[in-house]
Amino acid sequence: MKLTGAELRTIRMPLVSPFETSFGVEEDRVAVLVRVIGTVGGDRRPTEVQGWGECVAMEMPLYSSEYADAAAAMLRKFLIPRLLTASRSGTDVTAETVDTLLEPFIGHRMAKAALEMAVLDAQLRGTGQSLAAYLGATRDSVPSGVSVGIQPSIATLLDVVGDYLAEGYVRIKLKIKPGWDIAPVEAVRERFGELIPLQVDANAAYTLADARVLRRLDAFDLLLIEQPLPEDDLRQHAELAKLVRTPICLDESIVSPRAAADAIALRSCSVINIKAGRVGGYLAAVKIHDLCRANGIPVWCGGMVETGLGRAANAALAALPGFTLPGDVSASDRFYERDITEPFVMEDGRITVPTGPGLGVTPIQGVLDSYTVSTEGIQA
Ligand code: NPQ
Ligand code: MG
Repeated sequence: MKLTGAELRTIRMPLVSPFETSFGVEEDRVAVLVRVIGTVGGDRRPTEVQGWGECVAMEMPLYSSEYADAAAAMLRKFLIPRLLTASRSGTDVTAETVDTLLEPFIGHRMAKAALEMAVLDAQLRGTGQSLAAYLGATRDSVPSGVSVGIQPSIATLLDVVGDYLAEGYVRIKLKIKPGWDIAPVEAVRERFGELIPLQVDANAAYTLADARVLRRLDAFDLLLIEQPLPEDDLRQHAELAKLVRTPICLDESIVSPRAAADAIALRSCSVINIKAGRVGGYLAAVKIHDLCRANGIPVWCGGMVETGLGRAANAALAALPGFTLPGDVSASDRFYERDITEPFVMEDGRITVPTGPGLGVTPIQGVLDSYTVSTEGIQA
């Protein structure tokens, strides 16, 4: 593809209800979107294509070191100009080469992932192939799990979980933190029984000194404990894994295929949450999927409160054969009253994987504009 231009857009979308985790309370989703414009078909039969990417970095660096304004700055100053310059000098810019072209710039994986996603969407729209087919999906719908925030009381939590179960979500994930762990899990098990697939996510809120509390979770037959310890603590996760029976799953720690290989070799986890944004893109996500599959490590698709764009791509990824656990790919209305694309709806506990070219969804201009905080064009 020849890249001819790009646009950066920052949006702010209100959440249907505040989402509390161990790192804070979120009331809006701020997201950076990338739109790339290019041509395919060479100089003889050029066809204009465009593609959309969504950056999962949050407004503040609470989940990871990246944050929205920093990602926008990276895209504006370094990442987009690098691709535009390469394209102008005759390099064919494809999703498969974005990673190598951006390699000189250290880190900023979420920003890079957004740009790769936009190029990939444009490229696939050019060939007419769906993202799911391109990534190697083997299913046309994926089971839908839901992530339940920390609630003001146990009574409220039971109401919220009951509502999600009634909607049809096939797996419940409770956000936990010190002081909100054993009691909520015990209450949910007591009310809804031993049969509902249940797991917890600490977002790195514990230390190895909390092993005794975490071991008490063994009594509740959880699918897994997600990211109990800090991001950069693979060794201590391996120690913790020896002390608890519940499978340890890593999220924040898995920042690349290399980190995944290390975590598996060190026995830091026995399950991995794959988020394309966190690992630098959907191509790296597939590499981790393949690595885990070869090593007998179950994976599931995480979520970053994406708009319909990221949600479409996550549904495609989650349809690969190694995604053997339900992911955090919820319906649009879990987070948004009005999504920027046609909303993703849940049917019989499942989300349908888009089949159209590329992401298979596009923003609805009026809705997108109503959430837009700023827009800028980027030239080489
Ligand atoms: C996780 N996601 O698995 C995260 C982190 C997270 C679905 O639990 C606004 C934007 C709020 C992104 C809250 C889920 C967020 C966010 C939590 C991401 O760790
Ligand atoms: Mg998580």
